[in-house]
Parts: sequence; structure tokens; C-alpha cells
Amino acid sequence: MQEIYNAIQTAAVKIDYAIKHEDKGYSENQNATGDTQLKLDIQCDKIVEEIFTPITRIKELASEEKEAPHPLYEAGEYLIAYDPLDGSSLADVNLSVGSIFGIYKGDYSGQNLVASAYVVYGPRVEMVTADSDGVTMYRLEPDNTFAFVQEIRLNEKGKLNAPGGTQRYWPPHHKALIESFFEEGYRLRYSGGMVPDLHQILLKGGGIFSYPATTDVPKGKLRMTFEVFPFAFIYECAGGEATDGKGRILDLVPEHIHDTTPCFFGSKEEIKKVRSAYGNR
Ligand code: P6P
Repeated sequence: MQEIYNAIQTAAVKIDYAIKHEDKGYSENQNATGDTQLKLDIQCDKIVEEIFTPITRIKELASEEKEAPHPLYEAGEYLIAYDPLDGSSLADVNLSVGSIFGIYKGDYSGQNLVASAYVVYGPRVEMVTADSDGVTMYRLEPDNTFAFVQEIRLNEKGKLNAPGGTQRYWPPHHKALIESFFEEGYRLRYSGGMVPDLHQILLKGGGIFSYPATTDVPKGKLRMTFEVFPFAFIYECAGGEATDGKGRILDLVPEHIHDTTPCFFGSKEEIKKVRSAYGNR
């Protein structure tokens, strides 16, 4: 796995430079989910593809910015699903953004994730990896290497509430759930960037991030293979849980690599409350 983590680190250095210094305009293209692509989206996707292409243990690359997977080596054991620059439009207002990687064996179902990683590009560039060894954070140093910082563990209960989705379209039971956290004294922490928002909850010991099914986005907005599964894996490895409101996120099987799902990530206490609020809906 270290060869893949090293490739992520090399890509992160180039992506961080691109965010800060390359063209921020929009392209004429849309991705498979219908988002108009920033030139930066396309450029960061190219950076990842170029750096991962020589790795013979990779069977194929599936990018959020491409309709279909890109085959690499037939005998490769890993399938890599990635979002090269999640929340890229936030870079235009100088907020933190991130890259997300899911490392699968066999197919892109949640149970076939063997490791995942993300990079957050903020005042510091930090990478977090999750695998059988646990959840580990590294930080980019002036010499462009990544130094170990800490292991990450979630408390049973946290203090932060990151409620996604358009509030006017939240179903009543979801609105009541979110409000119940605020009534308990949870603090609102939501930037519109999945990577920094989930990174903050991990580093602050816990809480709840939600992007529910809403009347305008009935299947949720966030993509299973590139975004939701990798973070569900990380949260479970850190001692938390991830659910779609009914069951365990990592038990889901996408029909298509661009499928989305409602998602909740958090400490165990908060996820218990989600399951109770969603009941048998
Ligand atoms: P909304 C960014 O576009 C993204 O895909 C995630 O990073 C983020 O959590 C979500 O969408 C934000 O969506 O509807 O709250 O702007």
C-alpha cells in the first residue's frame, strides 16, 4: 500500500501548487454527475492519472471527473476510485478543498475497500490514511516530504454538527434531528467542503456530518465510490460509524460508479440518534 500512499503524496504536492497558481476558470465540459468542470478539476485529474499510471498493482482508475474507469494493468490487484479535487469551487473563495481516494479489491462495493486516504489543502497540507493499521495523519514539510503527526481516534460522542443539504428541502424528521443536536449544545461547523468538514470532526474528537436525501436530491448528493465509501471506511477505522439512515454505508453496492447516497458520518452516539430518527423510513 505504501507505493500508492507515496503516489498520493506526490500528486498532493502538484495539486497544491495547481490550486494556488494555475487557471481557476471554468471549462466547457461537464462531469458524469453534470457538474461544470473547472479547468482545475481536469488538471488535477490529469496529475493523479499521470502519477498512478506506472503502478502495475493498479488494475484501473475510476475518477469522479471521468464517465468510465480507465484500465491500467490486467493483472493489477487494486481498483482506485478517486475525486481529484473535491469542492473545487471553494478554491475561488480561498476555502480549504481536498482529494479523496478509495482503494478497492475486486469491485467498487463498500465491503471491498481495503484502504482509503484523503488530502486536505488548507493553511497546511495534510494527508490521512486508513487501513488495517488504523487512521494516521501526516503533514507536508518544506522539503515536500510528509511527516507523521498523529493517530486519529473518535470519542464515543462529540460536539460538532455539520449539516449538509438545502435546509428548505430537508424532510421534517431530518430537520428535527439536526435541531436536536443544536439544542444539546453542538456547534455548527460546515464549510461546504466534505474533506475539511470531515477532517475537522475527526481532529476535534467527534460529532456528526450529514448529507441527507432531500426533496430536491432524493438520492443524496455525495458519490458512493469516490467520496462516501472512503470516508465511511476512515470513520469506522477511527472508532466511529457511517450510515445512510437505514443501514451501514459500507454494506451498500453501487449499480454505477457515479451513484450517490444519503450519508451520515460520526461518533457512535450521534449515529445512534440518526438511526433512531430515521427508524424504518
Ligand atoms: P452543498 C462539494 O461540491 C461537495 O461535493 C462536497 O464536498 C460537500 O460536502 C457538498 O458538495 C456540499 O454540498 O449542497 O451543501 O453545497
